[in-house]
Amino acid sequence: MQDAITAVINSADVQGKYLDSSALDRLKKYFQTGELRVRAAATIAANAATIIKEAVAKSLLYSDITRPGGNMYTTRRYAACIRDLDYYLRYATYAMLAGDASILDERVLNGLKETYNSLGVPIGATIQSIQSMKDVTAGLVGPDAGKEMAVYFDYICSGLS
Ligand SMILES: CCC1=C(C)/C(=C/C2=NC(=C\c3[nH]c(/C=C4\NC(=O)[C@H](C)[C@H]4CC)c(C)c3CCC(=O)O)/C(CCC(=O)O)=C2C)NC1=O
Repeated sequence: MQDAITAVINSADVQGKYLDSSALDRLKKYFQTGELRVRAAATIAANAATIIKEAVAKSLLYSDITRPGGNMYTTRRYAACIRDLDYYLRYATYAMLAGDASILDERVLNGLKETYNSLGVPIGATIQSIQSMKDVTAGLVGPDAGKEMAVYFDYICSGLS
C-alpha cells in the first residue's frame, strides 16, 4: 500500500532526484487537507451503517434484485451484499486518508470482477449502489471531503466496470 507521501518520494527516488516543485505542491496539498480527511473518516466511521442503509434504500430496495430470482434475494445474499458495501465504504475511507488508491487495487479490486461474474453478482447494480453511497457520504461530510471520497468510490466503480 502507498500513500500520498510515499508515492511522491518513491517517484523522486526512482529518478534519483530531490522533490521538484510539483511534487512539493502535491505534498503541501495533502498536508493542508489532513485535518479534513481525519474529520471525514471519523464522521464516516460513526455513521457507516446509516450510509449503507440509505444507499441501499436509494438504489437497490424495491427493485427486481431483492425479489425471487434476484441476486440479493435470500437473507444470505442480502447480507453478503451489505457486507460488500461495507468493504467498499471502509476501504474508500482508508484510501481517502492515505490520499492514494493503491490499497483498493491490492485489497479490494484484485480478482473482484471475476468473482462477481462467476457468482452472477450484477456489476451495474453494484456500481449504482456505490454511486449512492458516494452521494449519501457527501451529504454527511460536506462537499470538500465528499469530493475526496468521490475519487475513491469512482476508482472502485471503474475497477469493476
Ligand atoms: C475486502 C475485499 C472483499 C470483497 C470486495 C469481497 C466481495 C465478495 N462478494 C461476494 C459475494 C456476494 N456479493 C454480493 C453482492 C451484491 N449482490 C447484488 O445483487 C448487489 C447489487 C450486490 C451488493 C451491492 C452477493 C449477493 C454475494 C453472494 C453471491 C452468492 O453467493 O450467490 C464474494 C464471494 C464469497 C462470499 O460470498 O463471501 C466476494 C469475495 N470479498 C472480500 O474479501
